[in-house]
Amino acid sequence: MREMFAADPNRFDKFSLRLEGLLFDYSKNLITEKTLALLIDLAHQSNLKDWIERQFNGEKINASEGRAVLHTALRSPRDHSVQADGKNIIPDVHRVLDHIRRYTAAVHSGAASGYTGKKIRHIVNIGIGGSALGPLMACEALKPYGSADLSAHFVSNVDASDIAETLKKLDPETTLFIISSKTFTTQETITNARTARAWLIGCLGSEEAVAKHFAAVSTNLTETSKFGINPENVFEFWDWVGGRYSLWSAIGLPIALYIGMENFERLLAGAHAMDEHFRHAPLEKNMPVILGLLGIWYGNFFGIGSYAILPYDQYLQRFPAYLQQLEMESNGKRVDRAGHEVDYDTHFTVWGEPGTNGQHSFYQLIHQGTRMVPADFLAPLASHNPIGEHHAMLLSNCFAQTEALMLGKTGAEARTELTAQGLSGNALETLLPYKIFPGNRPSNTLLFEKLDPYTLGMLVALYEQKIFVQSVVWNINAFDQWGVEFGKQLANKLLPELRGKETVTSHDSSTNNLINLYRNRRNVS
Ligand code: G6Q
Repeated sequence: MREMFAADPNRFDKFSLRLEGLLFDYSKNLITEKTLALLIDLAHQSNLKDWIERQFNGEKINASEGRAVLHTALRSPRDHSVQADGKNIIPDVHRVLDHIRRYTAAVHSGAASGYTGKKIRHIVNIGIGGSALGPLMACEALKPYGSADLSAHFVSNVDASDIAETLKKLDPETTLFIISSKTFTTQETITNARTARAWLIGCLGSEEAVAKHFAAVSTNLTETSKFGINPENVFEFWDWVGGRYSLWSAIGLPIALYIGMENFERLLAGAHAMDEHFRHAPLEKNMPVILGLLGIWYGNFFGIGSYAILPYDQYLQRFPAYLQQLEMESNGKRVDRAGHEVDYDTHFTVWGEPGTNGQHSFYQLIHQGTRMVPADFLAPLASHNPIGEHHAMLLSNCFAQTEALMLGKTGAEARTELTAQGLSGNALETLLPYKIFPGNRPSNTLLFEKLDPYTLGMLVALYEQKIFVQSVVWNINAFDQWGVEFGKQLANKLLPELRGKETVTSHDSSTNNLINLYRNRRNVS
């Protein structure tokens, strides 16, 4: 890469794209114009253009679940038309958005108050996976837009410590629980919801309080009514919205409550702008396409095992965790669309932490480890907290890291540096190998004006669509999740044995012993 940059002063111009306030610099990659042309050929051979249309047009491209994939419709303007099963679904989408708008206004004004008449001050989202990670990430990312009168909390884990620690911070009279579950049968969510319900009734002394303190977001309206949630506070969505693609739907209710409806709509608008770009820009000028193809390049041609997401924005601290689910649950697949086991690699591990913190821990491996770890660096040009020199320092670290990863440090450069420090002879030769950085380590930089709702919408949609691009090239279904379903199936299987009086012998010796250790402990206490 050093040589390619030296040989071509226009490399940045050739290998960067802009969409409104978003810059995508992919010049620090191990690519030439020919590489890119070949990757674009690969996309054409994979019929990417057709697949994009099939997604947007509501074809049932999630074949193993027999469903359309229409999260794009959730961010489409009111005057658009998108068909699912022969019906224009945009009026439904906007009916639910209107419902969210009304409810948000009522909570903010105090019209939808708690059982004792006090205004709602705390919202608690009870949900897991796709019904939690998006709203959690977005509320964290958009904290500067958060209402000063509301605090947002998220409970996911079936570990009681999660809900117990959250309840400690809450006042039951001013708390609203939002039970978010597409199926409304997920063990963790229903268990936490029951605990929250019991806590509320215990504190406020009446079952009637539930109607004022619980809302639900679900596709399963039968189960929400069985739980006793006031039908007026039930927000629906549809089976053509995948869990991890659902923050744009009513699953985004906590976001709308926390940052306000107008900001929630800006989030949707940013995602829609990215969708339009993805749908209409030529493949070679298309951000999700290029980002996706670069992942394929490293995944299948360099055999990388992992890929880092490194936001230089503290508000994006949950973004890597959010993308972990989005990417790994979507494309962690081993069977193609025809049901055949693939003989090539699909998705790699995705991980990361915000910079500069990561620099003081795992960047060592990215600079000098034996494996290549490509990385996306994300950073805002302006900070929400312009204090002193903080932001310049943050960005100087970000830019210096991508430069250093690309350039590395040659033996000659390291030698000059050590000599300048006064080392020579054996001492210098002994230290020299440790001071060499191979460089040639790829990264992308996504630079944006400020982390506002619109920009966050663009960024999330960028990753959603790049995942789709990769799934098309890998010929896999990005929208099912049988591995997660398997976990749900297992969730209740062992429970009776843990509760039982009999010594368990029906499993392998490891599992038997683990179960019996817990049983013995439980029976003692
Ligand atoms: C997402 C997954 C998964 C799901 C959770 C929660 O794409 O399917 O993370 O969102 O398991 O499911 P429910 O919303 O049905 O409770």
